[in-house]
Amino acid sequence: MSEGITLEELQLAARNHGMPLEALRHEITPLGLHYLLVHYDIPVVDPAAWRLTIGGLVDRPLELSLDDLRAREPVSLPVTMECAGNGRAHLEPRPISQPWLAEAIGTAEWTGVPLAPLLADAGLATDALEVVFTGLDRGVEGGVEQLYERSLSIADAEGDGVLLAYACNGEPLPPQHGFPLRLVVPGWYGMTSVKWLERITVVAEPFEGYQMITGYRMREHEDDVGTPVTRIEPRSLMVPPGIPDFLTRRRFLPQGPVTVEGRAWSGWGPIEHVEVSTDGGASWHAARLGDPPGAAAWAPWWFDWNAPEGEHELCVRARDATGRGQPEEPPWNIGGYSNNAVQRVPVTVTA
Ligand SMILES: Nc1nc2c(c(=O)[nH]1)N[C@H]1C(S)=C(S)[C@@H](COP(=O)(O)O)O[C@H]1N2
Ligand SMILES: [Mo]
Repeated sequence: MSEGITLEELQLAARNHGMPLEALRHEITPLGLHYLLVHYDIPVVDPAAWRLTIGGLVDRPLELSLDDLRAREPVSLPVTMECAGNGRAHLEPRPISQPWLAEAIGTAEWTGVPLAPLLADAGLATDALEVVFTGLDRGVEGGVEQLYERSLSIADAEGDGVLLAYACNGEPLPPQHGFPLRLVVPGWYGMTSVKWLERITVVAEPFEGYQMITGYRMREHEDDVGTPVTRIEPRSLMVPPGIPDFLTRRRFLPQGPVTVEGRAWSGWGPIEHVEVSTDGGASWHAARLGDPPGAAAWAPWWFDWNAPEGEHELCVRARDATGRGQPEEPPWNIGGYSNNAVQRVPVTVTA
């Protein structure tokens, strides 16, 4: 990794935390270990006064309290979420933003109400094109003062599993994860799942907010219009085996049999294949793959290794049912998005 992490990047990294990779042992990430990403400040919301409005190009605008939402039939869904900037700090040159390595991930069981029936209750106008989701958090980004806002096409907003979630792992949402209500869009990078949701607006034109047009686009240079960041590219991560050195976090383990374990996911389709290398990617071996806890959640895998004394580099890569895989070298883009290059874990095996 290049030198020179700035104090500004460190300031972001100290607020927004990743999931320690040993927590990959949990199928559902315990609350507090799930990664966290907050662009601006965490709002404090009075749940009694809070309302969700659904308006714009609808026949019957709705205003819903938390109790109104809880009165509807709830759905619970395990969803693996990943920040689009995961892997950013491995890119050269390093795009300046939250300097994620590989741990901007987590799988929570989200409970809430499906969005499609709510949109049906409101009644979409015939010229409805997109649905805009507006959070309560305000900030300045790229010189533009804004509320955090993202949009989805009508088809994506009505998609399977798209939830307005008021609970996470059976608890009310914690403040940092969007209390009292957040959008959860399975399979899409995390920026789509707007937290502290306050307003849903149906519009007839493509929404051109900052987080759609400037942020979250794959762009090669500042004048490049680029393409939108959408679904999660395949990734597999291992629990780093053995024990860590405190400062460098280099791994040490005794020689002999060890089962390397981890999880793999993709927002494009089921994981079909996970491969492990113990020689830095020179040769690859199939791992055993287990069932994910749900269609939008990671699948467990295991690889039995008879670790010989010496220095080794463990690597893992996944491929999904659409044929998407993981590159050895990350392709660069100015926002530092979607770097799903293979994980590399150097280990020292002792006699
Ligand atoms: N209102 C609002 N929603 C937001 C964000 C935000 O800053 N404000 N961050 C987004 C980003 S970039 C990610 S990766 C996910 C992170 O969700 P988590 O912190 O619950 O893991 O929330 C998304 N939703
Ligand atoms: Mo993110």
